[in-house]
Amino acid sequence: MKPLVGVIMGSQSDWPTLKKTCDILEELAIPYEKLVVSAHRTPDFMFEYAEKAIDRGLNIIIAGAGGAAHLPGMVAAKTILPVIGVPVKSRTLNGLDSLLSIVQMPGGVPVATTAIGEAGATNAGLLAAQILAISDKSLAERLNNRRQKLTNNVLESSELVDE
Ligand code: RP5
Repeated sequence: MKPLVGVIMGSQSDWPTLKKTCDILEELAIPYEKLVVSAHRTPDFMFEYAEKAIDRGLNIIIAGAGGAAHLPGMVAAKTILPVIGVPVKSRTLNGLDSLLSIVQMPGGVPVATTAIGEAGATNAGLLAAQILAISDKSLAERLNNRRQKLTNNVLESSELVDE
């Protein structure tokens, strides 16, 4: 199946975080690709990837990066596909640097930015799925089932027990 979602990350070291995104896409049977594309180390490849994304059939790009996290914004500058940015938790500043690098885009070039780290990576996968579900009824059903399970899990264990 041709990938609908491109999951890209600035470094191999981002993989433990972006794996959470890929886990969601796998669970919901959404075809995707994953690769390292670095804004600083492979800038020409980054632009080529963004420029060719639509013609290659991608619908959404999820870009994760940490520190001076320019990847999501620079990719968004080169495509009109929706770009979801995931701030990776950095070693020195805990991801606040990543968040601020990704979220403050100038008006006109949007990046939908998630929370820092694994929760954000999970939600990036779910957000992509929700966008695709607008025109895919079977995916919408899988998403509704997933939500219902989350609700049931909380309801089933909602009683607080003192130790
Ligand atoms: C960013 O620099 C990457 O997204 C990564 O989060 C961070 C550190 O990269 P490495 O030095 O671990 O390759 O470009």
